[in-house]
Amino acid sequence: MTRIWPGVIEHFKEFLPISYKTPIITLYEGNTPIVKAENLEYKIEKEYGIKLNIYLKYEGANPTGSFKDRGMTVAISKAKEENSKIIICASTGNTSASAAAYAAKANMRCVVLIPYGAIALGKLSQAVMHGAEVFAIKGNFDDALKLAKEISQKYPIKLVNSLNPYRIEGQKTASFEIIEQLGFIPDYQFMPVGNAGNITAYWRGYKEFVNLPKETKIKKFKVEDNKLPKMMGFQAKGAAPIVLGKPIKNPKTIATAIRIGNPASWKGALQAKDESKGVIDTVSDREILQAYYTLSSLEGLFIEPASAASIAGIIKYLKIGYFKKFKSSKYIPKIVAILTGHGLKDPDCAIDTSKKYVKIKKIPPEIKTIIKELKL
Ligand code: AN7
Repeated sequence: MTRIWPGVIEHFKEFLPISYKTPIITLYEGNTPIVKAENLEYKIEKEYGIKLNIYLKYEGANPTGSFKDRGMTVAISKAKEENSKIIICASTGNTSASAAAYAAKANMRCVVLIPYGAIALGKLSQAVMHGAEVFAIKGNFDDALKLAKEISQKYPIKLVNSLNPYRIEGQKTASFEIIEQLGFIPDYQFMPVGNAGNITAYWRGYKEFVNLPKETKIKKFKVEDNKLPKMMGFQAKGAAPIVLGKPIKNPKTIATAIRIGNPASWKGALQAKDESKGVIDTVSDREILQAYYTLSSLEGLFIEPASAASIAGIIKYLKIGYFKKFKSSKYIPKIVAILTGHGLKDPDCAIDTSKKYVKIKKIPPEIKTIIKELKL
């Protein structure tokens, strides 16, 4: 137990389905940095003539390198409370890394179903090192999720995908945390959408906050705001079933984390969009990769391609004139961008993408060559 940050269950206990009987399985997730994107804001003002306040919520700083840990600590703690011995998930990578880590901590077996050849190297290395039993399915994520669901219905194996309601409950803590860190509710939230659990969870979190008694808001959060953010969710163009309005058989995108054709929380995403008067829209792989390099090189936060959909969304919406009303107003809108996963998850994509921008130079071991190349 640490006195500094006790993890999301302990910190947000009163908002979670936790009792004195629940054994708390934690890796001290949460309390992730929120970083003002000053360099990106400057670039945007120069290029589009619009001032934005952009706050980056760096979920890659969670113990397994993604936002999944917030939900997993609750799902695994409840599974432990219910005496489950074995858990299962389908995953594009991050859920499996998180499930494997928390199952290890809880002394449980963890079964992982992943699409064959389609998950990033870092994520796979996590699952195997945490001792998960990994099955690579000749099919995509949607096929794997169907199998995981069916197995959990027929055998005493607990499903820890976001169909498990405790996952969403845990993930909603991110909204509380953003409000607590910023001291206000943002005007817009930009985020990637894959299986759509996260946008569902954030929206629930914001709504629950706004409905808290005024005294709780002030006492715990020192915030009185009541205005909900607009939820701006982005799918990859080749994997955008919610935008198209129908499931996709063969979703395609470089951002493997969100290569999902039939999202489990489809309804939750639409509800977040409709109730908040936000959008669910697409960004292309080109836009994703550009934002991926821009953010990492400008802000010093290394993110994975799926997380770059948040930034690509902001740039796309600047381009289509969505923020143009702020050109002539004094008000500078407050935007939070969720950076869902760490860049180290997918080193192959980072090396490939960077080749367009920087060359690694092979040189003899001499100072004069280095100095010459630096063109000081
Ligand atoms: C980095 O790990 O679905 O819309 O199986 O890893 O809640 O699905 C991951 C999804 C965004 C999309 N960013 O979130 C999985 C999985 C990253 C992700 C998403 C994922 P959801």
